[in-house]
Amino acid sequence: MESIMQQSLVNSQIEAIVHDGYTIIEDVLEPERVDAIGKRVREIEKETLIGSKGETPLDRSSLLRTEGLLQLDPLFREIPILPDLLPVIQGILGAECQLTAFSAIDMLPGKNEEAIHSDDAAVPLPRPHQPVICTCMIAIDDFTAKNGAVRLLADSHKMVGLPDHATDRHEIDGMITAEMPAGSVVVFDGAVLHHEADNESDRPRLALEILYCAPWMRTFTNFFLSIPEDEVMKYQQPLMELIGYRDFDRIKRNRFGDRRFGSYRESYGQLRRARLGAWSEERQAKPGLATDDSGEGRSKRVESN
Ligand SMILES: O=C(O)CCC(=O)C(=O)O
Ligand SMILES: [Fe+2]
Repeated sequence: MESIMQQSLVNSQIEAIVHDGYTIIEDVLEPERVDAIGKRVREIEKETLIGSKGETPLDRSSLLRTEGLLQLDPLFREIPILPDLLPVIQGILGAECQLTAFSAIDMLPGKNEEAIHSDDAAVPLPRPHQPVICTCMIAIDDFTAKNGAVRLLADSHKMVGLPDHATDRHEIDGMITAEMPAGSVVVFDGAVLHHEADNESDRPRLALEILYCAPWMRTFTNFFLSIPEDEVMKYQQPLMELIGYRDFDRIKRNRFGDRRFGSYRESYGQLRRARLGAWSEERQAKPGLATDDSGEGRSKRVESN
């Protein structure tokens, strides 16, 4: 009974992502784990990112990004496989989706200059297209309108193109602010337009960012090379599978004793058949902030409806 209820909750979250581009799931992490993660990330930041003179040499002066989490502490290895999160992602991208990037983002007080963007912009497919990336931002500090909760343009995964980098993010109508308590996650289709917001509070805003990709894609981060195999062998099975150690084998049971699919083709085929209606509905493209397919040319702003 409980599992039927859980499945229907997962289904409604999947439908929200397909239709609106995003969903918020509360309580994926309990307060003790939120505290432990917050403390650990900030220790790592001090050890690795913040210079001896207190300076912050980073992507941008307003943001601390901690990479390599899986190797830095076993605490982080539970995050990409959270039971309230992973089934939702698998329902969007396929059961054999891959972990493609995983980092912590600490948004410091101040301005954040980042342009509006989609996280799948590096994937050379014309928009709109079926979901190929799913992004999750897990709030380790509460996400508020004041402290830089990520801002998303709902429905924008259905838009034809991307804004050019000159588009003023403050001039775009229809942005929503992903306000949520710590321990919650906002999950969005990687085609959804979004941007980091200014942190107008006096404290940093910490989040874990997880990106997953479709099973047929090359991952952005090469976990195969970056984590030694003998270390990976200590991970839980679902995490090993997420970083590419999935033992497809038709003849005998795989090393975990399971007999599932001989390759991702079967399960991805099932997902395609189940989702074909929703994906083709998305292809009834909405006008949008768009022009050319490359997303690199000059773009005109078109009102969305
Ligand atoms: O930290 C945020 O609020 C958003 C980060 C983001 O958009 C990114 O890393 O691509
Ligand atoms: Fe992003």
